[in-house]
Amino acid sequence: MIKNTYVILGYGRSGKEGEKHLLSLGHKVIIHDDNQNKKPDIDWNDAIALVQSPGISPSHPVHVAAKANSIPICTDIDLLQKRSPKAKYIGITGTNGKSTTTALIGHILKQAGLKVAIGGNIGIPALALEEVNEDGWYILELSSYQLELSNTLELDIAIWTNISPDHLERHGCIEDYVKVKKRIFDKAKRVCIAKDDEHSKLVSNQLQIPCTTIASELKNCPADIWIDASGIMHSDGMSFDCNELETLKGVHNWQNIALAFATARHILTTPQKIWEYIQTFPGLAHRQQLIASIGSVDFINDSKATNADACEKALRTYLGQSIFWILGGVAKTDGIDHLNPYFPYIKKAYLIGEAQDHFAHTLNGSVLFEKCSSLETAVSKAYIDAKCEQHSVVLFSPACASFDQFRDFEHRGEMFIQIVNKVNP
Ligand code: UMA
Repeated sequence: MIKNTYVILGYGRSGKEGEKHLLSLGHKVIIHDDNQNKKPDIDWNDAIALVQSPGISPSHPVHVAAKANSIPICTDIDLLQKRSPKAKYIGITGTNGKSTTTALIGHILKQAGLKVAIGGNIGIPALALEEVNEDGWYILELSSYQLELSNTLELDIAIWTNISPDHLERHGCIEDYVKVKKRIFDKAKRVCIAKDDEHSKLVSNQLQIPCTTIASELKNCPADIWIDASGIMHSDGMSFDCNELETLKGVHNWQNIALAFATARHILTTPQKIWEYIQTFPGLAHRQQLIASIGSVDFINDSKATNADACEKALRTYLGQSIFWILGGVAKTDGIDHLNPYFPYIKKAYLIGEAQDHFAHTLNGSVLFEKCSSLETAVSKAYIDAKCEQHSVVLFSPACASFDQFRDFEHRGEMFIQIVNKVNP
């Protein structure tokens, strides 16, 4: 009997695109989704593979059953590479900065006139990306979830941003998180890696693949491309001033800039041209995005900050303003304790979602705070307080996952924008 069925686990964005793609190839598709009343009986004898959505853990019973029946397990990323084997692929992983680096690389290559499709964890499922020909590039943001489940990933260039604890509820410990992330290198031809943190430094030292190293924070750390304390990037005997990049503000963006520059150096020939393209980058939604300036108050949407590390970058960027900080949601295991050095700079915090009691406990005695439960209440209270100051910022940088109140960080950011747009000056 010739097998013709794919089993799709998870009927979210990637699952739905997977279904469309597989049906177009003439396959039969069986869908399992725990929350959408789709729990069909599965005849594994007819199954070619299980296509698993990234957010679903390998401990899921359907995954376990597939394994027990020796059925290959893959993701939409594997299917994309099967669909478009001749294109070139860049994959970007790391804890923070993935999306900005992904978008920036895409922007540079597009400006250079190359055919480019940008997707993956950044929000566009791999199989929704249009076909690019053999001269074209797929630029894919890859989460630890996708890397854990993808089995045939083969990249022309693998990019590594940084490591700090994240998604430990799924991966168990930081060592296993790093191990899963390292799968990005399995069949990579070339690597660009930032080695600013200790985990990444170790990973970089172990690599046996041609590698361009970046250092943007550690002093005296030898690297191919490095950024000094004043924000000047040094490469090819030339220097470039990161401070002039309006849409890539903040020290945390230096790493993203250097990685994108390093990647583009492998594809394009003129460093000055690459720098010109970087200067025209329009910025990304939900990452320190200025939504409105009402009187003396700037409203910043940083909904993508799902952990304390990402949030720290935003707090650092706005230290020169009076910060009215909206945070909360589903807290990560390490909470916000290590943001402690920034607490003296925060005028007031507005707590939302499941984490509000936990964060109230952390802030107690250090930062003035108010439990607001909802985002709407938090924005309205923060604005009332912020407008009494000269130069203030209502910073929505939640340091939490979103799924207690929102579909995902994008939905959360859109809601923030809608609420801000209704604010009465
Ligand atoms: N589901 C089950 N059983 C479960 C858990 C979930 O059936 O035990 C079902 C849900 O009911 C839902 C579906 O699985 O219908 C959701 O699947 P999914 O969470 O994988 O979501 P997708 O919509 O396919 O989105 C995924 C990524 N989601 C996650 O990794 C959680 C999106 O990353 C990605 O943009 C999208 O594919 C396109 O590639 C989001 C994300 O939050 C942005 N990523 C995490 C992060 O950045 O921190 C890793």
